[in-house]
Amino acid sequence: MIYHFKIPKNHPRAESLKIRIKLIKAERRNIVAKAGLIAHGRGEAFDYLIGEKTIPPALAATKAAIAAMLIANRPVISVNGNTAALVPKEIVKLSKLLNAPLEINLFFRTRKREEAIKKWLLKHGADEVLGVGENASMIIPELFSERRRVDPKGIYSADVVLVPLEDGDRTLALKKMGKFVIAIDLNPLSRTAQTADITIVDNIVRVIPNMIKITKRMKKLPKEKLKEILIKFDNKKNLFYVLSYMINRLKEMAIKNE
Ligand code: PTJ
Repeated sequence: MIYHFKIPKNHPRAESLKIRIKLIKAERRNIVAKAGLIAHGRGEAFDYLIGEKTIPPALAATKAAIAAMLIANRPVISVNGNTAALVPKEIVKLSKLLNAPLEINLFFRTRKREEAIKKWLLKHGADEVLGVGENASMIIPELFSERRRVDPKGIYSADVVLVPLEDGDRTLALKKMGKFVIAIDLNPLSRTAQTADITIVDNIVRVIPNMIKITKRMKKLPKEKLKEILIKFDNKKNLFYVLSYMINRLKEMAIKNE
């Protein structure tokens, strides 16, 4: 059984295998959706293309994202199954540092999963978790998936929303509501990545710890400096740098095989 499966410490893919097992266990606890396991596989493929590390444009986007969240009046962090499974402790820490509430928002929404994720986040130190059950009483217009149900105390009234691992439509719908959207998505070609105001093309397991470190540093900066960082950031250009990085890396690898 997977619970007793031991990964050899010197296995070249040990880290990646540990993450997979974390997700499988979380799926058994109703935290991760079955489709979340498939989504992770797509993420892994794109992570290969950037060398499984934080590349310079991802770091620039992460800094701009923190600037936006520090300037915001009502920043909110949206949490889905994969996020809760992969970085529970870290997402709680970031939420407290930024004073940005956590709201559960699921594509495959069931009450059982909402409760399981809430319990998991509370276990990892959260004081409050929004978006569960009747609390998700407001509707995002022009969105027809279960993601449309949001909390009036959270995403509905937020000005800046951090959306890790999205599935497409919601980013556009949130933007139509006048919100500033920050996406974390390893696929720079996804609709979410292309639509967000800031797209961080990096693995969530690296992004959230990076965000914690950057927040601690940037919290000390004056608002004017934060605004400057944000104004200088250009998402389209940044996505161009990410794709160029992937292309160049593939070219180098192709040459090695020539
Ligand atoms: O928990 P739920 O019910 O909200 O469901 C969540 C999933 C992920 C199943 C749902 O949102 C979905 O189907 O998403 P997609 O359309 O597969 O998109 C997920 C995106 O996240 C893809 O572009 C992946 O490349 C990307 N991704 C996967 N794993 C990671 C990732 N991005 C950053 N870090 C990862 N670890």
